[in-house]
This record gives sequence, C-alpha cells and structure tokens, in this order.
Amino acid sequence: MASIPTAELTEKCVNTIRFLAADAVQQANSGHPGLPMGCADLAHVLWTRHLRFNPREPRWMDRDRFVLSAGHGSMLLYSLLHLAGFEVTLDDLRKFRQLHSKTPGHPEFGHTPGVEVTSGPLGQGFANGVGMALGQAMLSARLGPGNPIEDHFVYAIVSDGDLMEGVAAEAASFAGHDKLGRLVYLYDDNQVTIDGRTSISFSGEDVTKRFEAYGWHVQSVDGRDHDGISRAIDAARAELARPSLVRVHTVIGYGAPKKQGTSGVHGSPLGEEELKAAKEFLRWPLEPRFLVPDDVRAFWKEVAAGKHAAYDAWARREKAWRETHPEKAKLLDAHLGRTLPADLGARLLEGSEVVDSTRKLSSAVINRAAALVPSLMGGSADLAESNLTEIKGGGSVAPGAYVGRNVHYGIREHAMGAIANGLAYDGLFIPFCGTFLIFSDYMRPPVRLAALSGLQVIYVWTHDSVFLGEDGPTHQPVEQLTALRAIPNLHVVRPADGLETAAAWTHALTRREGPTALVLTRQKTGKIARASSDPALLARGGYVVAEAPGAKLTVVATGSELAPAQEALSLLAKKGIAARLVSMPCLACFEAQPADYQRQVLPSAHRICAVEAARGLEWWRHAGRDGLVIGIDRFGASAPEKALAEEFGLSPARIAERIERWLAG
Ligand SMILES: Cc1ncc(C[n+]2csc(CCOP(=O)(O)OP(=O)(O)O)c2C)c(N)n1
Repeated sequence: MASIPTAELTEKCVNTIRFLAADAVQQANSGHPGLPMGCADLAHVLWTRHLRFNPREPRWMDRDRFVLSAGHGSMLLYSLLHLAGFEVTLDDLRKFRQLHSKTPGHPEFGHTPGVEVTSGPLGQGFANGVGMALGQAMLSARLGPGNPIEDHFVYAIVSDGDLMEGVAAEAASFAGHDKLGRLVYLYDDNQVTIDGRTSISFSGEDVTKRFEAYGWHVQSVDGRDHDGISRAIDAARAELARPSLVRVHTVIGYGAPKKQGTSGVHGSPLGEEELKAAKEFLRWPLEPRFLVPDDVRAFWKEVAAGKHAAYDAWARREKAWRETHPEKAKLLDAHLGRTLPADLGARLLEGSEVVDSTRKLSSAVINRAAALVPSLMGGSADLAESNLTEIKGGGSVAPGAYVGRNVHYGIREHAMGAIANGLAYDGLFIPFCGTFLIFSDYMRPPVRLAALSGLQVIYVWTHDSVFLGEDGPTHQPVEQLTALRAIPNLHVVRPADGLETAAAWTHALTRREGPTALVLTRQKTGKIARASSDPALLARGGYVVAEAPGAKLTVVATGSELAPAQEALSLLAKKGIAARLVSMPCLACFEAQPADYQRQVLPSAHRICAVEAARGLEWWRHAGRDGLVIGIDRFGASAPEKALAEEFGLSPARIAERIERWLAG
C-alpha cells in the first residue's frame, strides 16, 4: 500500500477528483457534480487505502468489487478509474456523455474497463452488490479455505435515493438474513435529493435502526474525516458475520460556495461563475481544466505500485493453491468459464418425449443440467414448489452456510432479479431464478438491466397464461409476454413440449450475451405430431411443425397453444381447409434468422394466423393487416382450465371456428 500522503497532498488528491468531475460536467453541460464533490473524500480513502484492484487486469477474480449504486455520480467513478490507471484517459473524461465515448452519462457494464455494474436506476446497484457477495460466499464455500477468491469484499457507495427504493430494502433484508459479511456499503448521507432536502420525503425513519433491524452492522462517520472513514472501513471489514453500512455524513457539492448542501448541485453543471468560485474557495487553479497535478499523479503511481504488488502476491498464492488442490482448481475453472459439456444439447434432450406441464419437464431438465454444469445455481421467490426449480440434492443456501445450490430469495422478486444480475456481473455462476410469469412485472427493472448489460441470467417463469385456472385474473398473465418481448436482447422462450423445453434450456445455458426467459405452463400440454425433431431446427426459434400440401394458410402458435392449434387444423382439414403449423417458441431468435429462412417458415403468399393465450400485439407484424391474431385482449377469470378455453375461444373447436370465420370474411 502507498504511504499516506501529507495533509496538503491529500487535499490536492481529493480536489483533483472534485474538479475532474465538475469540469467534465461543465464541459458536457449536463450531469451531476454534487455527488462526486461530496464523496471525493470517502472515495479517496477507500480507493487508496483499502480497495484491492489491478488496472492491468480489471476482471481479476479476487479484486474488491466497487459498485457506484448512485450511478448519476458517474464522474466520480470515471475520475477514480482514470487516476488509478484503468484505460480511461483524460481525453475520455473530456468526452463525458458524448456519443460513443467511454464515459456515458451513467456507468455501463462492459463499456468502460473497471465498471462493475450498470447503475443509474436507483437501488439496483445496492442489490447487485448483494448478488456479488452471495456469489463470493457460495464459490468460496465450494472451494474451501485458502482458495483464491476468498479475500475480496464488495464495496458500494449508496445514496439517499438508493435507500429509499424498495429493491434496496428487499436486498438489505436478504443480505442481513444470509449474513453476507463481506458487504461494506458507504452511505452518502447528504440529506439532499433532486427535489430538495430529504426532510420533505425521508424523515420518518431512522436508517441506522432500520439497518440494525435487518441484521446489519451500522456506523456513522464524518465525511471529511479521512482517518475516521478508514477506521470505519476497517471495522466493517472485521465484521464478517454481518453486512455493514457506514453512514458517511457528507455535504453534496462540497466546495461550491453558493450551491453546496443544496439540490442546486444536482442534475446540472455548477455554471461558470460557481465553478470559478469553487476553485477559488478550494484554492484550485482556474485553468487548465481537467487538471491532474504532477504530485497527485506521482501519488497514484505509488498507490498503483502497491496494488500491483498485492496482486503479484495473490498470483503466487493462487499458483501454489492450484498445485495443491488440482480438483478444486478444476472446479474453479468450471465456474470461471461457466463451462458446459460439448454434448449438452443431446444430454438435455434425454427423456424429453414425456407429455407433461412444461414446468415439470423443465424440472427434469434443470436436474440433468445441474449434474453437467457446476456453475448452474437456482432459486425462487418462495415458489420453488410451484416453479419446480429445485436442484435436487443441491442443498439450500442458508445463513453462514453457502455451499448449497438453491437460494431462498423469499418473497422479494425485485431483489431476486437484481441479485441474479450481481451474480451474473461477476460471471462466476449461471444463475436462474423463478416466480410466476405474472410477477415478472415485479422484476422488470433488473430484467431490463440484464438485457442492457448483456448478462447471462435465466428466468423460470411458470403459470404462464390464463390456463393456470382458478387463481383468477390477479395471477393470470395477459400482457406480460408482449411487454417482455419488447425488451431488446431479452430472449423470451415459450416451449410447447418436452423437446422444446430441453431446447429452450440448452439455448439459455449456451447464450452468454443476454438473459433468457423460460415461460412455462402450470398445466399439462398436449402431444405434438411433428415432422422433425432436429435440435438445429428448434434452435431457430420458429420452425414448421407440419406441412400441408396446397396450403395457403400458416398457423403459428406457441407453448400450450401449439397442441390445440394442431387439433384445430385437423378439424379444418376435414372441411377441406389446408393449413401449415408453425411453432415459434422464441420470436426474437426467429427474427434473427436470415430473411429467406423466415420467408420459408412464414411464406409471403400465405395468410398468417397466430394463436397465443396472451395479448399478442407483436404477432401482428407477422400476421399483417389481413392476418388474424387469436389472443386475449382483456383480463382473465377465475375458473377451471377447460371453462377458460371455451370462454377465451382457445379450445381446438373455437380456434377452428375463428379461423374459418376469418377466412370466409
Ligand atoms: C429508480 C430511479 N428513480 C429516479 C431516478 C432519477 N434520479 C436520479 S438522482 C435522483 C435523486 C438523487 O438523490 P440521492 O440519491 O440522494 O443522490 P444525491 O442527491 O446525493 O446525489 C433521482 C430521483 C433514478 N435515477 N432512478
């Protein structure tokens, strides 16, 4: 570690962070200078005295994770990355918030070296960090003492907004229950948000008592007291049985004489006059902008040298550990690579000819996959019994005992999604998580972020239509499929039978560049008579199940509607109406196919009808103006499955009737 610099140099280092941020926001004429200016002290202490990182190897497996949950303060992170020697240049800082720059408005994972998570939607980063700490605890438990990922901590800067969001409450409750002691969260307790002081909306609760009640270890410290901050971090790290929150009392926009401590430093530049006044107040040269004084550079060089030495020592320990633990080393590599067997698809297909609900068929696939993929881990939001997500024999993750493969998220869908993202950001596990499809609405923010950030997360969403039956419209998804398919880079897969369920899981396990949602039935689905069960065909997202000579009509269906659609086509055939049947378990995968394949499946000369027990707006772009979408455009009803099929016109006879009427009209 670097020696602690003189008070004068320390002040210079902190002001460097402040004014890199303020200058960048001024230049971009947009952004938030307040948080970086207020948090510069605590960030300086954390990054120079505590955080383990290696700019030459930003993804070093045992680095400390740093999450800027309050992503609007992104210039704080970019300034630190620059000073610490990550591939973020002064020029990159000058291009803050510009098109294709490395320094977008909010941190984006995969875009800037050293950025651990995409943050900005408040509360998400808080919960992501919990996922990272969970992953660390789980993998470390599997590898045993002395392993090469056992030392790191997850640090975050969280703000008033983060703590007001419900997702943070869910995640904090989960972390407290599971005793995730390697979490060290620094709360930027500045009592200001956009609309003014927190007294207008956040005064009724005592954050310290709330977090203590969750089972956290809570401390308070002055935001300009470097030694105090450092001691609080030491104490937080020493408390391994409880997550830690350090309330750091800061002044937002510190140094800006007129605006500090007010929401005026939020969401817009200081302005030339106030920027000048701030520089004068803190005795900082007015020019040049983006100034990094030589002695500050030299200090950070020394810091980096200390970090590199720590890394080198770790690398030697890792090498020795690998030699003495060859089996564990293999397991570690299977996690690091999220390794899959070459014949995964074929192995998952075994036994897939059984007819059952797709959730039950999925359960069988999960358990086959779990035996083949060590990094696969599961969990559900208190619906494992209904989602059938349990990895049998995998054991439960419990407070202080992390070796299991099944996480009990409790009834915390929002945090579950965000924790799964944390696991996926780290890339040490392939997490899947389950709930009812209707409650995907409770998970939507992290699902969107998983898609945006290209994370491999698998959602097991069961009870996927009105056909879940008697629970009625509160539990019956109608518009969810349409809404989910609108999220770019989310693959929504709704398999029809065992074969498609196995193929769906193969897709989800193989696909690394984004999340995959498996949408599964509660009820048994019918048997499909198919021309081919070639896995390569299934992987195309949409394919012809049955041709019909001379047909001018193609009927597309998904999931539980495929079998009744096939029956409906038999009824129509008896009346001399020939129609081809197409299954389209994954619309996004199909739309990524070459145009000629798409035309082969949905010929332009054909009339197109889509059948799906859902809102179905997206099917119109394939059905066209003279097409037909047999879907559901109102909320469901509480009734047995059969009655619902009649009521919503989705029994084979009603489907046939509707198609006939449409053709006649
Ligand atoms: C979920 C969500 N809602 C709203 C916003 C818009 N927003 C950005 S910053 C902010 C308030 C910030 O207050 P605080 O978290 O205390 O940060 P500070 O004022 O300390 O910078 C809001 C509402 C957001 N980013 N995320």
